[in-house]
Formats: sequence, C-alpha cells, structure tokens
Amino acid sequence: MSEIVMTNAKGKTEETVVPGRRRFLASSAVAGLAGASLSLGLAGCNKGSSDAAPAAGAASAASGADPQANIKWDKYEVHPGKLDTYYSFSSGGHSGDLRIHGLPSGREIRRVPVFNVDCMSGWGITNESRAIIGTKPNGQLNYNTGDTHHVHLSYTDGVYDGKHLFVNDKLNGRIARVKLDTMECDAITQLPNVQGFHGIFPDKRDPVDEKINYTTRVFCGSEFHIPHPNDGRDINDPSKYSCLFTCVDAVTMQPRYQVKIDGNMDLVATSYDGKLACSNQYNTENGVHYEEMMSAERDSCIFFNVARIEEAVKAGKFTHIGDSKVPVVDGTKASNTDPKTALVVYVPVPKNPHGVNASPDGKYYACSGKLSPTATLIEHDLVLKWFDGGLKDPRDTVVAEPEIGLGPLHTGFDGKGFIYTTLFLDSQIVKWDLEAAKKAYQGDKNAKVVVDRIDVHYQPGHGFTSMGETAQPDGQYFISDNKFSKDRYLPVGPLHPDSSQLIDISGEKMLLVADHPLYPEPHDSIVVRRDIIKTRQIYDLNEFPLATKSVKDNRVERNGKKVTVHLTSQAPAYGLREWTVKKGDEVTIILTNLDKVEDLTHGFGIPNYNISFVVHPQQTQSVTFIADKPGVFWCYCLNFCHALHLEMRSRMLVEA
Ligand code: RUQ
Ligand code: CUA
Ligand code: CA
Repeated sequence: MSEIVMTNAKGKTEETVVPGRRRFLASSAVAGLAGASLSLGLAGCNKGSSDAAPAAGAASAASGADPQANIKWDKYEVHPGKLDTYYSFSSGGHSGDLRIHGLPSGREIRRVPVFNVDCMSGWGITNESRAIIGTKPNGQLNYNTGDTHHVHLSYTDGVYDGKHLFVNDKLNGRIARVKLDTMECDAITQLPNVQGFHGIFPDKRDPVDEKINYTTRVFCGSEFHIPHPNDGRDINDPSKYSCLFTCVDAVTMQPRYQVKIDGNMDLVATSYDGKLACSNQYNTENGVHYEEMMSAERDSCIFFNVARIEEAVKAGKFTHIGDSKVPVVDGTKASNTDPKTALVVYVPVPKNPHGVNASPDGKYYACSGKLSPTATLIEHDLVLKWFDGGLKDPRDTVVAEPEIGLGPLHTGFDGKGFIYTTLFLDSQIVKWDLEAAKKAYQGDKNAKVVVDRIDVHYQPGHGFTSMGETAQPDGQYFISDNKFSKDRYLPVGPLHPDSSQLIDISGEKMLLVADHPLYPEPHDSIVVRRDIIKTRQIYDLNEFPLATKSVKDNRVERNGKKVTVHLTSQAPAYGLREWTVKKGDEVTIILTNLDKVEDLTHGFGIPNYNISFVVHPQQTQSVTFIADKPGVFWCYCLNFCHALHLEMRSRMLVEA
C-alpha cells in the first residue's frame, strides 16, 4: 500500500521507473490500488508537467533541459487552407457518438451520431434513423443512450479498405456500422445475451477460403458475466453467470454464432491470417466484486480458433440460449482440454490484463498487465502449434514478458521493431524493443528492452500508432489518449476535457508535439492515411424510395387521420408555401433536397414540435408526429444555406 502511495503521489519515484523491484504487485498492494489509485494517482497529476522529473532510464531529457528546444514545429502545423495527413476516428465514449479528427492538426472535422440522439442531423428524430436505432411498438426509441469504446475499419489484405467502420456500444450491447463514404451509420444490431460488450475487432481474412482476403466478420467480447438467459433466474448464484464471445456477419450485421467461455473478456484483436481472434481476460476468477476479480495472480489471454468454431457450428454442435436463434458453442475450459479439438485456449498472463494488440507483421500479440508492470508477448505461430498438439502448456506460447512500468494498458507498433505502451499509473508512454524483450526472456541480462520513456498528461488509457493496426504501419505518430488533463487547458468547470497528445515516433526519441482537448470521452482511436478515405458529397435520389423527384410533385395526401406531406427543398424555398392539417392528425413529412450543389444542406425544424433534421443534396428524410397543437407553425430551414436562408420557411397550419 505504501509503495503505491509513493508511486502515485510523486509520480516519478525510483519505484515507479524500476518496477523490477516489485516484480508483480502484491495482492495487498493491489487491493489498495483499486481504492487509492485514482485519488493518489491524480495527486501526482496536480504537479503539472513542467516540474515532473524525467524518468530514470529515460535515455536523455535530463532535468533542466527543455525537451522541446529542438523540435521543428513546422512539421506538425497545418496552415490555413491546408489539409491534414491523417484521419483519426475516435469513439466518443458515453457521448455515444463517433468523432473524426484531422492529424497532425487535431482539428475536429465531424461528429457522427451513432447511439446518441443528435438534433443537428436529426439522428434519432427522422424515421430513417429511428428504423436503424430501433423503436418499440409504441414508437419510443429502444435506447437513446450509448457508450462507444472501440472503432475499427474494415480490412482488405490486412489494410483498411475505407468501406466501413465498426463501433461498439458497451452500455446497451449493440454493434454499429458506419459507411465511410457518407460517414453515416447504416446498421445497428443488438447482441443477444451479453452485457458490457467492450472489445470489438473485424477479421482481416477468411481462415478457410484463401480468396476471401477482406473483412466478413466482426468479433465482439463481453465483459460482464450474467445468467443465461438473463430473465430473473440465477440472480443470486454468480457461479451460473457467464460471458459470450460473439461473431457478427459484417454484411448482414446479424450475429453468426457465439462462444460461451469461462471468465470474461475485455479487448479483442484478430490475426492477419484470419485464423485467430483473441481477448484479454481480467476476471478469470468469475468474481462479482473487485477484490475477487483481482485475487488470482494470473488471468488469461483467450485465443479463439475461428475455423474450428465455424466447423463446430456447421456440425450442429451448439445450443441456444432462451429465445435467441444464435448458435452457442462451448468454449469453457472443461470442454477444451484436448488441443487437437479445442475451440479456445486460455493462455495465462499476469494479473488483470488490459488491452491486447496484434503486431503488424502478424507474428505477435501484446497483452498488458495493468496490475502487473509487465507486458506479455505471445507468438501467433506458437498458439497455432498448441492447437496442433505440438505444445503442452499454453504458457509456452509466451515469448517475452518484460517489466515496462506501472499500469500498462494499450500498445501500438511502429513496424520497425518497437512497441509503445501506455502506462496509466506512471503517466508515461514506454517504448520497448521487441527482439530485446525476447532475448531478455531467454535469460540475456544485457538485453536493453526499454529504450525510451516520455511523460504524458495524464493517466493514458489508449495509445495507438499511425496505421499501426494494419500491415502498413508507417511509424510516424503515436497518440496518447489521456483520461485526465488537469492543468493542460483553460479550466472549464468541474470536468476537464480529455487530452489527446500527439507524439512523433519517427526518430529515436519520442517527441511530444501537441496537446488536443477532447469532449469526453474517447476511449480508442485509429489513425488512417487520408488517401484511404473516399467520401461522396451528393446523394442519388434513386436511393430513396420516398423521394419527391420534381418540384411539381409537392403535395399533401390524406388517408383518414394520416396526412403525408411530400415536400422538396431547393434554396431558398420549400416546395409548398403552406399546408393545413387538423389537430390530432398523424403527420408524416417527407422532405427531399433537390439541390445538387456540394455542401448545400437544408434543415427542417418545426417550432414546439421537437422536430429538427437536415437533408443533404439529393437526399430524402422523413419525420412523423401527431399534430396535437393547433396554430400557425413556421417550419424553417435550420442549416444556413443561402442569402435568403432566413426567408426559407413555410407555414404548417393546424386547425383546432
Ligand atoms: S478500454 S483504457 Cu474501453 Cu479501450 Cu482501454
Ligand atoms: Cu435552406 Cu437554410
Ligand atoms: Ca483477475
């Protein structure tokens, strides 16, 4: 306990940077950590960056020397009118959305609503978006909250193909797909019988069919174990709770199958050959309280043998849970002891790991210790060898386990043999040498594993490299997404922004080159070369069955108490100057934007009716509501479109 106090209160004591003294944190210290780390960790943060002593073992940055003195800032500046080099896609955390930034500038370019309701775009308001989000029989949205954590693009040949993005909702157990040409969500699916859907990763090719070298599935880990089905049974018997790993079809977005496992899952990674998916697991104990969850010295990294699981499903070796039609195969330890038939293998790794990332060459997985100061490197071919019966002990798949610092979480690769891991408790990024780590594991005492450290501000969670989750890492940048920013930005009340720090990793030493504040709270991002993303600015009217294709077709149709207004927009007017409905009518307004000019988006708002949405060029969107308030309602354009934008309005007359 006292060790933890020292570590966190001062941040950079010797214990912090020479974790070898402690090997693994003792359980008692760890117990203290859970309660103490946040408050104590942040006490360290209050010191600010300027007086944070450089880490011992950091190659240079000797105290006093200004580490920024020799930085050539031009490289990181994006001047007015110039475009960024990268897109960065970030989850929005409990904002429920997706964010798009440009890098290196850090400029926020777009927010894409996904699980949240958004009055700018009308997401969650229009009939079209509500159909994607899902509504109950009474017309209420199933959910208007969400918690996005992980974003990944679809792949072709191990590299982003720019087609789709997949993102999870940890809160309500849903997966969403976003089309990257229009940056709009086009599918949301609820995963059956899971809670705490956290890790998500698309596959990169098919394990069976060599010709399928692109994403066809998305793998989803669930973090919270629950009774199956979770309908009120077994609530007081946690021994009956479990977790399901879900495979979702990337095209239909329907779950293909699930794997029942022991313990839990957290982050997910996939191999480059399509053969394996994996997840770190911090609750092997099946604990329901945090003390139980950290009682074991080791947890696991679970590897799923994708081809075998699919064969088992084909062979009908599955069950169903409750009224879910999704096949569930058995991945529990007891049923998977024979490597030759096992669907999964549990590789023991130190205490409560967090984060697992595949190296761009497809050879390794790095799984961070979190409550152990270590990262574990597991070799892909050795896992396959275990499944072939060629290795006795799953631990024999481990090829390195260096001590790198306190609270290691997420890892990025630069493709040049170096690994970058966030250290939550140390508030640092550590750069370590993959081959040296393997040598050290073999007993080479001279192997120099840690080659650099840099302070970040503060408490980093995710860290990732530019193109680092593809077969084409470019080794240019590492982003540290920090959970706390404290003194780095002007204070804005109780909640400070999160902080995304840009680190140049192209040289020997890491250089901190920018701080970017973020609206809470992105958990994960990916940094994508800009040439990969190809967007479109104009829709095609033919995509919309409800489109009103000509100004002449503006009209009002009545069917009993149902009124449909077919309306066009074309700057600076709507196709009807007024229309009349009766109090109590169910009104549907179908609005088609006939403008074809790029960026000429119109809005549509009805005062006091809680209606607000936009239509992009050649797009059709609709809303339905009950005209329950009589009077005159000026429907007006919400999106500044024209010199006569203010005049762009029509009257909805509601008769009493
Ligand atoms: S998790 S700070 Cu939601 Cu990605 Cu690791
Ligand atoms: Cu149309 Cu403003
Ligand atoms: Ca544990």
